[in-house]
Amino acid sequence: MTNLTTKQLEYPISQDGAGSGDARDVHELRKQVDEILQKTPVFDLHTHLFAPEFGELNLWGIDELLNYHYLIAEMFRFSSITPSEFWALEKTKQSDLIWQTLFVENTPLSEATRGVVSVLNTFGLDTRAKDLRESREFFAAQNPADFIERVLKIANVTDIGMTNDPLDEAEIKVWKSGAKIDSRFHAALRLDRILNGWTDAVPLLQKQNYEVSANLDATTIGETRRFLDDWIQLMNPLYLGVSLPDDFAYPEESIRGKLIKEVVLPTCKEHGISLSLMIGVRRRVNPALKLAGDGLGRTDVSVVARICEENPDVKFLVTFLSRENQHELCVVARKFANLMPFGCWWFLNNASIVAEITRERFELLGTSFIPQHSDARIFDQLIYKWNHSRQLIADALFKSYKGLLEDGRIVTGKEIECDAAKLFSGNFRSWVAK
Ligand code: RAT
Ligand code: ZN
Repeated sequence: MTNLTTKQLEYPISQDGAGSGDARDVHELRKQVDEILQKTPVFDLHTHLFAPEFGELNLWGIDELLNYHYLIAEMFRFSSITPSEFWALEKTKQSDLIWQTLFVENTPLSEATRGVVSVLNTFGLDTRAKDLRESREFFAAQNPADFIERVLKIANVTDIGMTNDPLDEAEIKVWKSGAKIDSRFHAALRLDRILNGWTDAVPLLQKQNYEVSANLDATTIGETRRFLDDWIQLMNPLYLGVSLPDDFAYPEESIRGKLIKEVVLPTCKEHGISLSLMIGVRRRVNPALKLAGDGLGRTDVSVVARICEENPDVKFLVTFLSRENQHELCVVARKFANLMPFGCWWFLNNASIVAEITRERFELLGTSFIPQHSDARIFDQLIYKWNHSRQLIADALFKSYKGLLEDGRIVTGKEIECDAAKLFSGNFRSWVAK
């Protein structure tokens, strides 16, 4: 095979449709891809952020940034503090300890620690500070509304998908208050407590006046559907979503299986709303670590093929937590047009793995997928999560375009803009028709 050099890749003669502004060699192409991906706005389809109307549920600032469960897990690897001692501390003492352990006593190499460094650096704060005094002063001086605008602008994010639990007291209050939610924040109706903890969910549905019982009789099925209909009307969610364990099966002889079949899928069908399946989490592998104690497992991906095949009228957004499941997900997506792979979720959101998954997806699916969501829990995280993701997606896209150039086709600036728009927002918007 010929090994093409940069020189050989130049195309002096005009190709059909290519104009004067279009990259004709790899250097120009690289520059153009980077520039276009930087300026393309993002629709972040899955976060744990809240609109300003949700008050204290909306988290930001250095103490929240440091108390991120990704960092708490890492802190326990270095510190001798026990989980019960840690949880007994006040939040500021917890963040002092995390800072001291991960940023002062050790080099912050992990993705989550680099994220904090990146946020501090963006705001001109000392990334090698010995304590948190300066950054606490900085965040305390911010006006929350202005801060949100600033972060959205820096991250170039226009729309945010929240994670909304219709059984959460604090959220219910806001939804039922009739408050007008900032239109850049979109609801996503989360079903975890219903599908993964039905017995505990029953009294909470009853409290909202739905006539349900632990055994799934016909009345309960009907009432749970009514519950979802009502919440869909109130929230107008982008999609219904659930996180699922690695041993999730479909069909499944279980409460969850029956609820999915008789409540969730018919609801999705009736409302024309997608179902987001986030598969592969093993909750509380180390319960003492609470939210930081979740792990993952590999799933049998044929579960997704089955659910897509049996429900051609329902659209599925799917992400797997295990790296080993990524290639199989791409192959299933090639078979089912009602399946949209999305994101490099949680433990996958690290440079080496995002690079690999994104390349694999371009190679198997072209641009017909959604490369990333941030999963941000703290507002400021949008800055580093999207900065890192943009660079990695640009790298992968560039490599695909370079291959195309080598095969004899120039990619026009317009095409790059169009692809970037699809990847960062268009594919999702058309999937959920927003
Ligand atoms: O990434 C995370 O922060 C996890 O804790 C989970 O919230 C996960 O993203 C989920 O939505 O279940
Ligand atoms: Zn999440």
